[in-house]
Amino acid sequence: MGQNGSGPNGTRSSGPRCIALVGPFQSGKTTLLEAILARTGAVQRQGTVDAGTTIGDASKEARHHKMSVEATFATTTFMGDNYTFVDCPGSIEFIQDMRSVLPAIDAAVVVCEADEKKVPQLQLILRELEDQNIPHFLFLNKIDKADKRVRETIKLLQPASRAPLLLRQIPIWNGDIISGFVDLALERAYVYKEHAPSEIIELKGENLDRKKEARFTMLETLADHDDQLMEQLLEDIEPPRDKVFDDLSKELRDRIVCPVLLGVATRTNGVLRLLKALRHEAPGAGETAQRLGVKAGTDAVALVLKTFHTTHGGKMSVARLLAGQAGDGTTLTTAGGEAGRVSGVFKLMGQHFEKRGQAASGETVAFGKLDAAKTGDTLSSGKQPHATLVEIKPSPPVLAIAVQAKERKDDVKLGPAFTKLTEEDPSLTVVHNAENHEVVIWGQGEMHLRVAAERLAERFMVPVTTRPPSVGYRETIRKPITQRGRHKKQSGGHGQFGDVVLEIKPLPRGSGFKFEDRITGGVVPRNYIPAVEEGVVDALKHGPLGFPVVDLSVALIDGSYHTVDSSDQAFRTAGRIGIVEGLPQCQPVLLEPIHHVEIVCPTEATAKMNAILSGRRGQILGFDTREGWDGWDTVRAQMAEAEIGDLIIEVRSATAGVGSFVFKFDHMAELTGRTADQIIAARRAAE
Ligand SMILES: Nc1nc2c(ncn2[C@@H]2O[C@H](COP(=O)(O)OP(=O)(O)O)[C@@H](O)[C@H]2O)c(=O)[nH]1
Ligand SMILES: [Mg+2]
Repeated sequence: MGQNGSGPNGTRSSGPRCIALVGPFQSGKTTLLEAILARTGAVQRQGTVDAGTTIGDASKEARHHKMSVEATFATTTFMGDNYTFVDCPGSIEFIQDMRSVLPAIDAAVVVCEADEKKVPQLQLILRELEDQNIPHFLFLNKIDKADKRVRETIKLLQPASRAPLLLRQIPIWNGDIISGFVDLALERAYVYKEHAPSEIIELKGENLDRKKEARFTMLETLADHDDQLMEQLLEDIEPPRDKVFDDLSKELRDRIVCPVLLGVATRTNGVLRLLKALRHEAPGAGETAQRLGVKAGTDAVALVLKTFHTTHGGKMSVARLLAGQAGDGTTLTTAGGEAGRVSGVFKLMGQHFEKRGQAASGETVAFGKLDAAKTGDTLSSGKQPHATLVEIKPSPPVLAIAVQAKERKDDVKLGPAFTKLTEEDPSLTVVHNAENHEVVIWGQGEMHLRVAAERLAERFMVPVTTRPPSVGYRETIRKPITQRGRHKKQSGGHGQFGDVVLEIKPLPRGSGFKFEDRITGGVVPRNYIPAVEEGVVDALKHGPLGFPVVDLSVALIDGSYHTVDSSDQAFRTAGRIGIVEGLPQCQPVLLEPIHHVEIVCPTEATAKMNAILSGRRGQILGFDTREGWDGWDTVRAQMAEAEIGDLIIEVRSATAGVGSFVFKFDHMAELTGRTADQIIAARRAAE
């Protein structure tokens, strides 16, 4: 076997690998990482998720929530090769961390279990891999708890994958439990040993028959894309073992099939076979660099998978080197031309960093102190920056919280903390709302935002309080009137005098505000008119119901002045008074923002979505099958902003965590009755 690069069939790729562990929430990714580290000798004892002793969930937030909330990296050695494994969080709320990692990996291991409820989540994750052309294996975990035949499980999972699932191993049953497996490519039977490599046993009897049948099914699937193999099968010729392995590897790399391996992560069962499959069949860094379009040469080219700010060590950028070498002192430039010098190269082991020497092509390491590097950036050491290798688009946000520093003195620290927060996680956005002096963080769900707030406190030292953001209510008028605004003050010497007559009229929805000057004969001198308008505009910021007033016109039609006592200030006040006194007589009415919402969900949840939308004053416009997504629907509706506020929480809980939506402002609509009264009363109480 050749040892170099990504040669033709039969040539094993060598050199450092980067492999992501992905899959639905709770399927065993963190446990599998721990098993891999134990099996390859990187840790002495296999930790457990339940005891909080794993490398993958070592961060404070992960231990606190007993789930992975960000990608964790660990580097180990297997049979002389360097492997970095990335434990990616499974929840849709933290999918951005996985998305940023995927482009740079050689292959993914999709950890899953025989659970019907998790099929939509599996589909969601497979779709990310399929869209980014990443070769992937399925690791069917928790088979110690299996209660159905593996073939039934494959049938259950198949709809989640566009590529055919290719069963590579079948279990050996011992009564009701699985005691080992048959590898269909090797044609060998193994019995599982707890925390030790499986032992080869003789393949005979019923197991031999089942192997023959399952192997034939596997070969048939492979033969769909290999005419020679098809001929051999038709002529009953046993294909050579090497040929089968070549095909397995080729069809994995071409993403024609998705091979399925079995195991029990908690007991380290099936882990060695998984590692061997990765070693022999997964592509190497050379092919990955090609897939990404890295310019070959001597310059270092690296992709930033994640950046984070450590409390003491400053900024760290986890990056995969796709070409060249980089060490302490290497200058790396982003595609945008911002340069930085590497200060320290670190080997990754969960929350632990170990200083190491220069990184070679293919390795995944953390670079210290690259202040300009952001998650997703392409870095290079050449004179000319390398073109951006990938653009990673975050999902549109679905939930927001308004935040405030707990202590006033921390206000100045908030800005820089937000910058770091959104740099580390581009699926968070911060919006400053000038109208109501609110700072709002938008994110992917409840837990995502909770973790963001924790990070502000713990990583960036700004404890914050959070509350729901305010809704963009407005008010308008229904009835036109003409109103006088008169300001007269005689206080000792110099007095104040301004007098205006305003014609206030409703305008159609969406018109905003118009001011008209209809003064004739100079009853209000020209130079005071802008001041009148200013006074009017100022008063409209806060209407009789407590909200900004829109969709009306105000015309200045009459008035009077005083040669000594009139001033800009006096006319500004007169304009104000005209509005403040006039609007309550114009039948003010509340306006609320209505958005166009599109929910995507698995079809079985569509009826529930309709119920949720109706329960939230939504107007359902219709639903369709979701384009390109088998078994999913898109439900369209118009919905009040107030009701969208925490909509995602209900959508997620009705869809086993996979439903989502996008929304866009559509129009403002009048709101009357009890709901409106409550909103107005709440506003008064808050003032
Ligand atoms: N019975 C059984 N439980 C497992 C196995 N792998 C993981 N678990 C348990 O499943 C739960 C979720 O595992 P975890 O590794 O945190 O899943 P993750 O969310 O995918 O990282 C934990 O309680 C594990 O102990 C397995 O192979 N068999
Ligand atoms: Mg985990």
